[in-house]
Amino acid sequence: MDTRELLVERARAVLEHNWTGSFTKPAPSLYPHQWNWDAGFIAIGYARYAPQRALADLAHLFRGQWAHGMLPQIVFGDDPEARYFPGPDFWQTWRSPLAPRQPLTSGITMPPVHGIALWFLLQSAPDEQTGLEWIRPLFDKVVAAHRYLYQYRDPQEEGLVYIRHPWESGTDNSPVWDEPLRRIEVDRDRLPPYARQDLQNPEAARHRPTDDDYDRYVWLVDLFRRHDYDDKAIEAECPFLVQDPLFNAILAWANECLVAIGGMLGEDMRDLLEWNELTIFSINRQLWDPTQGRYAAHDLVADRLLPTHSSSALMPLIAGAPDMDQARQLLEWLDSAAFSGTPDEPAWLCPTFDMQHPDFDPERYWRGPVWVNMNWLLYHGLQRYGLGRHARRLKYDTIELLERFGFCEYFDPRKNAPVQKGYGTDHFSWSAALCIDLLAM
Ligand code: 2M8
Repeated sequence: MDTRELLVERARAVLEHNWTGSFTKPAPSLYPHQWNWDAGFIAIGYARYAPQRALADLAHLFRGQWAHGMLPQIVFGDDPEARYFPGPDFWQTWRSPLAPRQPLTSGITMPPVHGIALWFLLQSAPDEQTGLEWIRPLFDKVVAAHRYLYQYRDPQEEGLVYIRHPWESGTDNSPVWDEPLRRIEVDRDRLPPYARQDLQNPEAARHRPTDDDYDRYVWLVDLFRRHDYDDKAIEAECPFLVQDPLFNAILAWANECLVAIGGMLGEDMRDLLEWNELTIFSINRQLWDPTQGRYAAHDLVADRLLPTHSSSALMPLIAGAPDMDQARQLLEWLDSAAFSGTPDEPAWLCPTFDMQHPDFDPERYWRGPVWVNMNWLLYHGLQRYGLGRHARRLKYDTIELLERFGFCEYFDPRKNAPVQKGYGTDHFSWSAALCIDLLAM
């Protein structure tokens, strides 16, 4: 067996270990339930060798879908030993008539990668007919999740969806969220009591969000539950409403996948086509920052572009949103010291945050480290623009990181870091799943 085959074997073993019998956990103990976008990325890995497992996993996730279409960030399993904060008792989603009674879920959503996952499943089928049969039961549910986003998260009807919590971005602790989060003044005496469960590992305090960040995360959840998860009531009061280029780019790519699938299924795709046209238009009109030559997040509360940019600012490439000139500017930024390092400080592609920025932190989660899902997305964005050389470098850096350091959650982007290693949890499912997919390409 050569080293690549061995890596695939090890990756499959990670997924097997994290499979509970009804869903795949993102990691054995840090994340003991089912997560929304993790399940999408995991399905893309399973599609390569165990499509029925992917379908079962996604079916479990969609059992948590709310009546108005929202696909929750977490679908809770029933393992009494699972320690995670915030759990179902903290979310109290039973306050909403829209939430399922079983399984219990959280009360927010995440980037809608599932249309993309359906597309990859279809591609992996032995023939189109079989593939369509596999994904047909999920198709309407994924469309309903998109409909929810356009109906409830796009107040200006401009095709751009907002997030109302950093956990909805998936890039939770990104420095981009610092500014809108500062708007929240936490009165500790009025904050519901809570105990973090994510600091078990001795290094966690250095790698995970700070307690101040958690206070703000909890403050927002408290706001949502006080409003019984009513979207409009929350929107009227929430100090954190942000249109993220990553979330909207994923939405657009997933729209495109659904339109293609819907065409094969003979479905009427007019809504999705219209939404998507508007989304692509508005990503360029509203989220392009011409002074910087890249995309930015738009703060809906302050009505301005946020001044800090993460690698999410490159992601509209995955949706084909930038024109050639915009794509050239994004590529220049990717090639610059911000992401590609310098001869003295070489970098693994792709840091999630500008290495030259004072807020860059090579070890803290989402404030600089390399993440496999972001590399996988960017790989596809670069391929879409015919940037094969860059895409290949991204792929080989990802594989080398996984070979050297294992299926960690994230990786130090500095090639000459004093200690070379991965961070966060090990046995991380999407690192394994997307490795399987990258190696099969
Ligand atoms: C991380 O987020 C969760 C909250 O959703 C946490 O920190 O407890 C993020 O990396 C997120 O993107 C990911 O989906 C989740 C599970 O892997 O972990």
